Parts: sequence; structure tokens; C-alpha cells
Amino acid sequence: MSSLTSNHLLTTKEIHSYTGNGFVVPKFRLDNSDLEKLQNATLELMQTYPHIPTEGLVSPHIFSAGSNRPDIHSKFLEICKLTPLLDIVDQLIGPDIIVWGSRIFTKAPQTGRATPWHQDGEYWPIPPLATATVWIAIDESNENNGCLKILTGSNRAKMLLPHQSLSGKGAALDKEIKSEFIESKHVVSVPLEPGQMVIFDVFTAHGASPNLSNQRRAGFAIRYLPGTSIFDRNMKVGSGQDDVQTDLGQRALFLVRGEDKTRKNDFTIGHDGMTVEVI
Ligand SMILES: O=C(O)CCC(=O)C(=O)O
Repeated sequence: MSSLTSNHLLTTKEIHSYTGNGFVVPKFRLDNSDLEKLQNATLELMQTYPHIPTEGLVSPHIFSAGSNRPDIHSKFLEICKLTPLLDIVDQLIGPDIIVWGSRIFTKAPQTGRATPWHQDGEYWPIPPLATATVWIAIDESNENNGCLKILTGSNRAKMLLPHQSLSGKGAALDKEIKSEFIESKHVVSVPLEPGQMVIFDVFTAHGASPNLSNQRRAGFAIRYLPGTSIFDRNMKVGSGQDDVQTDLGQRALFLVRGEDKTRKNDFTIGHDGMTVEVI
């Protein structure tokens, strides 16, 4: 833990909300300067890579081939490494923390697509399956512009629900949980103000409605892996989406706190700016 005051830390009740309901909205939020940094970096990212659909800005914290703007990428990495964020993540997944991914999820006004119900674990090559996602609101995110929705308690069994393919249907993700597993009485919406965040587990089912409003809805999701899990580049999972390209085999990992307890994670791959994924 850092030597800051502990005001930003989760209470025991909030930690129980994460383990029992699958998510928590901490009282900590980005201060104005970090929020502005995130908002400006997002704008610059979109202006620098206008050919990438804004829903597909994957891992902007990594400086990769084709990029001539390391300064933008380092701003995202700085957000990933904020001490209060790491302190909170430490409370949820332990003191050994690896950033293995991030993504900007933007829903443009009126055209932003729904996010199909899914569990992230369905897509990720991580044994044992673990990750806490910190999803930070860049814009205000509410019922009208497609805030995140969560199926409370879906994390508890630590099992993946049956997903079906959406391939070729033009959906924002290429798999969704079969609808009979989404009981509306367990669905909660998570509206957030800019700079606020929701943290959810790798087994937590979530989705979002389309953005039919005139207000953009963008969020920055950071993926934190405990040092007791392996990011396995040989595992064949992932997305078959054609409008979002990712190469998990070349993904750069960043040890941001503690140590890699598995001693099997490779922190050299993808750090040379020569990878072809991401942006
Ligand atoms: O922002 C969204 O609509 C989806 C976010 C999401 O699926 C994720 O962060 O895993």
C-alpha cells in the first residue's frame, strides 16, 4: 500500500460488494487533472488514429508499431499506474499486480452499438482465470447513453455461462451470453460521472444498451491481473471480430506492483514498439 492517507481505500463492505455482487463503485475518483489528462489523451488518440473505430481502441497504454505519438500512450500508462488505483486493486486481487490490457469503449451519439451481455473470461487466455477491470468514465455515462449494466452475483460461482456466437451480425462484441441466463431482476445499471469508476471481476456478466442519445459515452477499461495467474500466449481464445484487431500473443505486460509469483509471465514481449497489434 502507498503512504497516502487511506481515504481512497475500499471499506470492508465495499470489498464484500465486489466479491458478492461482482462489482464495486469506489468512492475514489480521478481528480480533475488526471481526468483532464485522460479526456485529452482520448481525444488525441481518436484524432491520431481516425481509421480505427472508436469502440476498438485496444490497449492505448502500449506504444506500438505505426504509432508516432509515444506521449499519448504514456499518458494512458500513467493512469493505469496511479497509486490510489493500485491500492484499491491490491485490496481486491492482492499485492502483485500486472497490467495486461486496456481499451477505450466509446459509444458515439445515436449510433453507439449495444455491448452484448458477456463475461470477459470467455475471451481471455488466463489460467487461473482472474482479472479486475477498472472501467473509468471519460464522459458522463447514464441510462440514456448506454451506461454499463451488471448481472449481480454472476461472479459468485466462478464459472463461465454459455455464450453464443454473434459473428457476422455487426455486434460490438462477437459473443453473448444466452438470454435465458440474464434474469432481469438481477440486472443493475451503473451510471457514473466523469472520473468515477466501476471495478468488476472477470466472471461478472455485463453489457450495455445502445447509445440513442446525443451525448457520447466513453470509458477507459484497465485490466489488472494478479501475479498468481499466467497470461498464456499459447492459449487459443479471444475474439474473432473483424473490426477490432488484437494479437494477444504479442501483448506487452507491465508489472506495476509486487512480483510475478508464477515466474512464468514474459515481460519482454511487445515492449519494443515493433508489435503490429493495438493501434
Ligand atoms: O463499455 C462497454 O460498453 C463494455 C465494457 C466491457 O465490456 C469491458 O470493459 O469488459
